[in-house]
Amino acid sequence: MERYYQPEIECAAPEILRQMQNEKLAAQVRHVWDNVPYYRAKMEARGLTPDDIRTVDDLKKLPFLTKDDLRETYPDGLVAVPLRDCVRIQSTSGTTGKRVVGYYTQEDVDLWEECCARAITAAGGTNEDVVQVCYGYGLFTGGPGLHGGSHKVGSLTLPMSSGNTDRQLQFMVDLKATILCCTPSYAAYLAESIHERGLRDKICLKAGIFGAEAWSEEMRHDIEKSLGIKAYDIYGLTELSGPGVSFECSEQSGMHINEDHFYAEIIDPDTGEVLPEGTQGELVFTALDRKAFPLLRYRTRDICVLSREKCSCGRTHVKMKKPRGRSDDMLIIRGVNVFPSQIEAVLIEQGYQANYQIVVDRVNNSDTIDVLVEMTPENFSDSLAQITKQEKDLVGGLKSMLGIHVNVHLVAPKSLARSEGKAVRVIDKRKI
Ligand code: DLL
Repeated sequence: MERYYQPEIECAAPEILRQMQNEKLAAQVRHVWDNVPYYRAKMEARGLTPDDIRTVDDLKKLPFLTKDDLRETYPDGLVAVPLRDCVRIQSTSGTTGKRVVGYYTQEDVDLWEECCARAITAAGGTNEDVVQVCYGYGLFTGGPGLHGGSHKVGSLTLPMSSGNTDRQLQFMVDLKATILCCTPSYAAYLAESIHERGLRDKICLKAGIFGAEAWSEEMRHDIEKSLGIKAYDIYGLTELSGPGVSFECSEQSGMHINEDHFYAEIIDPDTGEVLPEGTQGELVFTALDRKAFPLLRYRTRDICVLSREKCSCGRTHVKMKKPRGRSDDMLIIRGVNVFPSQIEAVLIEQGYQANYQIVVDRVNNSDTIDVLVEMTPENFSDSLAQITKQEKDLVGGLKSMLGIHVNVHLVAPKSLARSEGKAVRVIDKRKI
């Protein structure tokens, strides 16, 4: 059996899993109470002590942690062990100028890498595989996480980091990489480059593990078709270690959350009320056994749905559907909620690729939304009549998906910048 398929945990009966979670939670709350004065004060303000939290059903009594709390306690106000016991930090890209710094003990690193090893194993990875890691290395968790997971599985690991597409392709061919790990937008770019260079018959890839950004089901099919692989989704965030909080199995219909380490709730983002399973809302996580940075009820801002439907792979851990994006990625256009991933789905359905740019503005007090869409070599046309027809079809598709009018502009193939990491799809001029 594969080394990082752990059926006694991943396929545990619900009551056994629940008991494990209850025990870990009680110990974790005590650990935080004893070592994180900031959170202890929040509990005291509600008249709570660790004795009030005995099972996961008691979790709803606890206060949330938000990104604002992380900023307020930056850099190490939520660290629960002496710094001499920490061996690593990782950090978010901080594109908004507000970095999140996460701390790890050696056990935290092991736990994280184990989660990534489970993800690689679920995607069919073994010690026979060559895993090409083209997530960024450094402060970003993508490279180090999948790298550590690949080592644990015993795969031959290619620590490529992101960028330098020529070198990526050369190693992919020469070293016979079988599993590709990168953002879906970079996977799409690599696929495009492979076709342009006529390398399709020279690659040995069988699977891809793609995450770190929202991507549509349509984009998955597109990548799978052009690379001849199975494309698996992987989710995670720096605040909770990085990739591997959840991952897809052979069923490819949602990501199993590593529930022995992370307890998930879905809440109403406006009221904070816990919502029943199957309802869309904001994902909240409690880290059950991380030691250095043990976040309780952390609000991710990611919008998704949880499901406990039986999975054909045998794993019993709850699944999260593909997140539609962060609540902060959600655009409100003339009062209507729009996720970039919905726009992407329509484009791909109509034969385009995920090369697009969304520009939002406000003109005469009314919101406008324009989408620049690259034509593909297959549907490229320089006939004005043909372009107008294609644009009209897209406007119609977007109207029925979103319920609002979107201006569409077809642009020449390869005229939009490609992404090597997380793609930046939206320019919101209302915020500039
Ligand atoms: O993106 C960790 C990661 C690396 C995950 C590699 C998967 C693969 P951050 O930079 O802290 O960490 O960003 C976390 O990215 O809250 C989501 O909004 C988004 N995100 C991550 N994975 C997915 C996914 C890494 N599979 C934020 N689908 C999260 C949709 C995702 N969004």
